[in-house]
Amino acid sequence: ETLTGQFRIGGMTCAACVNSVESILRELPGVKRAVVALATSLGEVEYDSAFINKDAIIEAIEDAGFEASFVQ
Ligand code: 9UX
Repeated sequence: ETLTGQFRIGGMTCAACVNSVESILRELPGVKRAVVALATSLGEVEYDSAFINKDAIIEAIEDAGFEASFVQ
């Protein structure tokens, strides 16, 4: 099943942070699309639930040194 999740991402302070979070997300298995916005601290991720879930997405963001929580 393809799901879309919105995540609040803390600790991003410049455009390069946004690029690294997007790159990390796009390399995860099952992630089809990832867009991160600095102004809102929100990231939208489209993913296949057969390969990854929202907790693993949060963990990947946090492993990169940012904070993350699920919005909806
Ligand atoms: Mo910008 Mo982000 O200089 O981890 S890359 S602060």
